[in-house]
Amino acid sequence: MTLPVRPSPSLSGRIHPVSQVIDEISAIFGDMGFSIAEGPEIETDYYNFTALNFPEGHPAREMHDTFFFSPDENGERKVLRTHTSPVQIRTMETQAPPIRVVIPGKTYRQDSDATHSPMFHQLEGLVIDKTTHVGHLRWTLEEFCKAFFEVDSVTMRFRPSFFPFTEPSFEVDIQCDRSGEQVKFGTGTDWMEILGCGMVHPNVLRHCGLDPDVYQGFAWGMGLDRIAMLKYGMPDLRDFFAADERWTSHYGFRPLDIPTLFGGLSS
Ligand code: 2U9
Repeated sequence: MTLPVRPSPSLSGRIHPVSQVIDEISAIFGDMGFSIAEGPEIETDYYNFTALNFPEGHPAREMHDTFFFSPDENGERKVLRTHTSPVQIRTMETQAPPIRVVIPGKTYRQDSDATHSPMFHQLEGLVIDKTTHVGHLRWTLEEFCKAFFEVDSVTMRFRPSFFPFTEPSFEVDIQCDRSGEQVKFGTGTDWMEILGCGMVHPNVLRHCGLDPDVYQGFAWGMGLDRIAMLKYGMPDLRDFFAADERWTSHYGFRPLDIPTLFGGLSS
């Protein structure tokens, strides 16, 4: 009777910052009419590379530092997905346009240092319709950045880039202020790269049975761990997966503070 009452899990438990940013981003895109899609983390070479317009033997396949499984009885070598893009292929195969989906999930590449982990999180998005164009892409990503960084205006810079699955392709920087201890968005004269994007390559549409003369669309991808570090000021990526209770209680979020646009994303 005299023992102190243990705090309930809803008070002492913590939501990991990566889960928090997934919930925040899902709330933002949900409000814009997107659904969430998921898919397997063990993928075939076809879904991870071929359908995404990576030619056989192309160096871009090596760029991804892929984890390969041993070949099975049919000689097929499965992979740990190197991006969440196979889920967009599966979505286009099974759903008729118009399509608006975002895909958060775990991805794997052989890379490990203070800013890279062999397992990391991505969030990708896809929009397919008959009249979708680069203007829609810019608007969508600008609205996203304003909502996510909780600022009234952002200045974004779209630099030409290359990805096998998009054409044209862009890397996107957001204007920021790095003069203080923490990066500030919506102000300043510095730039920070936050995502990559582009118009879906006609070959990718063809692989999914869509006629590129009728349908077009845009896609984007971003690293969630990095974006969580940026927004919440965590200095080292390796702490994300160390399961240190002191770190989760410091950087974690309260389970019942569910991010919504009307209630505030991170307040
Ligand atoms: C389909 C068609 C197009 C997804 C895209 C990027 C650009 C991109 C990186 C950001 C940081 C990966 O985590 S990261 O290293 N991604 O720059 N991703 S366009 O494009 C797609 C996906 C699927 C069917």
